[in-house]
Amino acid sequence: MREPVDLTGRVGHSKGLRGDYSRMRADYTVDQDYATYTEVHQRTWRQLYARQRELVPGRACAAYLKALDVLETLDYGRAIPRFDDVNTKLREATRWELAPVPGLLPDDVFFAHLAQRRFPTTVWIREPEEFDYIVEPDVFHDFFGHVPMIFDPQIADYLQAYGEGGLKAARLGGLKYLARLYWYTIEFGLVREGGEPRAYGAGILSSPAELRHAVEAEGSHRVAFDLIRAMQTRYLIDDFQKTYFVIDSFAQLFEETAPDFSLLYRALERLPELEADAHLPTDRDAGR
Ligand code: HBI
Ligand code: FE
Repeated sequence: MREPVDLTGRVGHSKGLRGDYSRMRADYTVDQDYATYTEVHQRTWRQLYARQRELVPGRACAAYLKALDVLETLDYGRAIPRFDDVNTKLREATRWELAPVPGLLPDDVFFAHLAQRRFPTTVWIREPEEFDYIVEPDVFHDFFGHVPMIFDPQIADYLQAYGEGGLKAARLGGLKYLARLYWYTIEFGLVREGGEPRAYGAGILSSPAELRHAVEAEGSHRVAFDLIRAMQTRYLIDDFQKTYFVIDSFAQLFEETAPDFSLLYRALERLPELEADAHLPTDRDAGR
C-alpha cells in the first residue's frame, strides 16, 4: 500500500468551486458515495454516453477505442462507473488507479497524485440543464474523456512523468508553461493515424461539437507538435481551441518531454507569449 499523499489541506482552495470539499481527506480524496447518485444523474450519464459513443469511431485514436472496448465489458455506458470496478481493470493495464475527488485540485496536489500514478477523478455529474457545457470537469469529462487514455502504456508513463515534472516546475516557476503543455496534449491533443488527425485529448473526446471541430473542420488550425510553441501559447477555457497540436505518436510525446525542463523555463521567460489564435510562419501545418 503506497503511503497516502501527504499534503496539508488548503484553506479557501475550494472557494467558488462546485464540488463538496468539506469531507475530503488530507490528500483531497473523497469516497464515491454511489448511493447519492439519483435516477436523474444516471439518466444524464446514459444520455451523454450514448451521444458521444456514436461520435468517437473514426474520430478518436485507436488506443482510446481499444480501451473503451475493455471498459464496456463493465457495462460502462449503462450507469455512472464505479471506481472500484474501473480500478481493477486499470491497475491490470498500466498500474494506474483513479482517485475520487470533489473536483479541481490545486496544481501541486494534482501533480503529486499523477506522480504516484493516481488520476484525480471528479465524483459529481452535471445537471440536465448543463447537458451541453460545463465549466469544471465532471465525472463524464473524466471517465469518458481521460480514463480510456490512461489504459495506454505510453500515455500512462507520460502522465506520471508530467506529474513529477509538475512538482519540479512549481519550484522553478514553470507552472504556467506546464499547464499549457497539459492543455495542448492531455486535454486537447491530436495524434496522426493513417495520415489523419485523431483525438486523444479528453476535452475533445468528451465534447460532441469540439470532436468534429478539432478532427474534421476545414478551418481548424492544426500544427505539428512543437514543445516550445505549445508552452508559449495561451489557451481558451470557454471556446473551441484556436490551435491544435498534432503528434505523430505517443512515443514522440513521451520522448520530446523527457528531458529536464529547467533550462527550458529560463529560455521561455525570454520568449514572447503567443495568443491562442497565433499563426507563425514556422508553424508546420498538420492539415486535415
Ligand atoms: N484538478 N481534479 C483536477 N483535474 C484536473 O484536470 C486538473 C486539476 N488541477 C489542476 C489542473 N488540472 C491543471 O491546471 C493542470 O495543468 C495541472
Ligand atoms: Fe480534464
